[in-house]
Amino acid sequence: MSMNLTQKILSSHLIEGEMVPTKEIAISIDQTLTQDATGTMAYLQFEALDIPRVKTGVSVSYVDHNMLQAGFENADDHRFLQTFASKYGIYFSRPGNGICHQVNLERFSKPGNTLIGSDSHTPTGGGAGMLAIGVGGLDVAVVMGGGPYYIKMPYVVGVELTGSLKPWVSAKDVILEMLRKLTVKGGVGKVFEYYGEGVNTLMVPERATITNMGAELGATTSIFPSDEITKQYFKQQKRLDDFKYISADPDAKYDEYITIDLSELEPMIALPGSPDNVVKVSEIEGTKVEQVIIGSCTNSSYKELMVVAAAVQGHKIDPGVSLHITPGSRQVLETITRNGGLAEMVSAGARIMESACDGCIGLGSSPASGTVSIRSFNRNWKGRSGTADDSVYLASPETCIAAALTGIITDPGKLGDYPVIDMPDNFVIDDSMIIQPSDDPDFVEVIRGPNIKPIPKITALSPDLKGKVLIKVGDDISTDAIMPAGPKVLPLRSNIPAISEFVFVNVDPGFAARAKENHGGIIIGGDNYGQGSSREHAALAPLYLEVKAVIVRSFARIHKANLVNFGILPLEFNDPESFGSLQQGDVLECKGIKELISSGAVIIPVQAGPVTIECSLDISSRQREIILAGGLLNYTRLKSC
Ligand code: MIC
Ligand code: SF4
Repeated sequence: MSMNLTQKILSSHLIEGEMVPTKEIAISIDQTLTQDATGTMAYLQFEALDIPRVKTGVSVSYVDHNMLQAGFENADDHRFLQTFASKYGIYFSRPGNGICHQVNLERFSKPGNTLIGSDSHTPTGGGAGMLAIGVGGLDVAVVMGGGPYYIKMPYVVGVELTGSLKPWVSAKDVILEMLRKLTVKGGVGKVFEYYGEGVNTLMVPERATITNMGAELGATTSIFPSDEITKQYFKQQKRLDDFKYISADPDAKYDEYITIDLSELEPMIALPGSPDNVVKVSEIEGTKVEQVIIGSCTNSSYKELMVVAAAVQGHKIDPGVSLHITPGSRQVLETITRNGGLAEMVSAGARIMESACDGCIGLGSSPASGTVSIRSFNRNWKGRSGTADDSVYLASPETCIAAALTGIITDPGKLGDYPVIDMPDNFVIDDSMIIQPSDDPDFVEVIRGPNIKPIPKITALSPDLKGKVLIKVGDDISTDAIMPAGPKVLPLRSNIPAISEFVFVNVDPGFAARAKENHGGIIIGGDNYGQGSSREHAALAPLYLEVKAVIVRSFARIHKANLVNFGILPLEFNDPESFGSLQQGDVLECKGIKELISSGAVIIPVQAGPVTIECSLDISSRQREIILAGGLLNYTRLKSC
């Protein structure tokens, strides 16, 4: 039977289940990755499983998010992660080595392999033909312990690329066009698989820009075939041994089809507020800009930064603009340092930041109040930058640099001839900042500073559900809104009691106090609740505040899985109109809910005073057992007894 690429990889890793869309399947995982902001919790959870060494082929722990060392917390976390990796058999990519997705693509990607990572942009690996999925940290912990990864079989959308990009139009414009067409909900339950002659015109890092930002579509993942161009990339990375060709069968079928003619695309830009607020750059030319940032796991590869270097050569940036550049990895930074690209940027007036997430997660580089910032990033929800009333636009490095040079939003085509960038025969390859695990784990002591607090215990589900509506929120609530990042909150990622004080702080500062006063309760939300990041703290911290259920119109994939993993009930209104009938403060009740869940009931009647609201519990039978056990950790322990 002919198969598309997604089906090929899934079937070669299938452990359990039928590959029928929406049915749960279990697959084996070849590689895992974590970053520091999710990693501390993932490793504490792995430790709770009491397994001496990871059982995965390759597991890598990166430090790239919490880089600001304004107190002992982040440095303590880095040391914990380094010693933990050494003891338990995990590679450790040191702070300064680069952003997890960029470094993983360069040094660990393997076409045809499966990868899960505790970061929503893990699909970056799809640029090199991997099936790479973003998940919660606990899922990574269980897989490192030897378990399979469970997921709903996705629908596979074939995205045919035809033609080739015009000068000054780049991969970011392709994914912005996808977001314009499909919106941030358009990819839920789907994999986007790219094929067609246009694929041959994109290099691996360009493909990775597209798969990276497929996360903003809500997709399970996105993938490109591994072909001659991929081979060239592995040659440059001196990793030809890891390369193999893999692509869809010529007569492969897809569940849905989309075609994008690359030759017709123009520079695109996402307006403030949401990555799917996309228009053509030409439509908003002339808007005054005060900050430009080029970097993040979406757009900070060698070619992109060399285009920027060529564009600024012999010029100075506009005096009203602050230009920040964060090279994606030390490899990119060192290569552009040695070939002079970096000198051009410095000479033009750029501020060179560390190879890390930096402003993307609001850890520095916040713009001034009320100003416009254009970033080559992937997310622009209100407040994520750290400045409440800024206006963050998302665009390609080309559009960003045009704004930095002119001080206004400008179509980059106006900058003149598009620079031709020759790829170096070999990148600077130096893995000295990737530390191998110890051969003698018994002699490695895991060092914990005072910021590392034990993970909270979760009790099994109570027979009845009863609680007040603690908050009612609307559509597209991101995990950034539930559990914000930024310099104040991020250092508390390994300290659940402390971080729980910040749940919904930017939406309703009284939330945590109210939750405590009421001994927990219920959250009500609209469509696509929990979109965005994989941070399980958006489930774990509400759980600490005794939130028992979240009732919404629909969920984003990773967040729903995280709620189940921590024993919080993810319920969806059967009739979306029911959302309108509930208010903050209402008392909701479902007597005998435990019984209903064990009996496999899909419809859960929730009583709001005299009114019965029908909700559905759309989870697998395995997930029911997880909820009943009080979360995945308890369930996994019970199973292994
Ligand atoms: C993000 O881009 O929001 C993050 C920060 O990388 C998150 C992970 C986290 O919150 O630690 C993600 O995308 O999963
Ligand atoms: Fe880091 Fe931003 Fe990428 Fe998240 S999206 S991994 S914060 S660079």
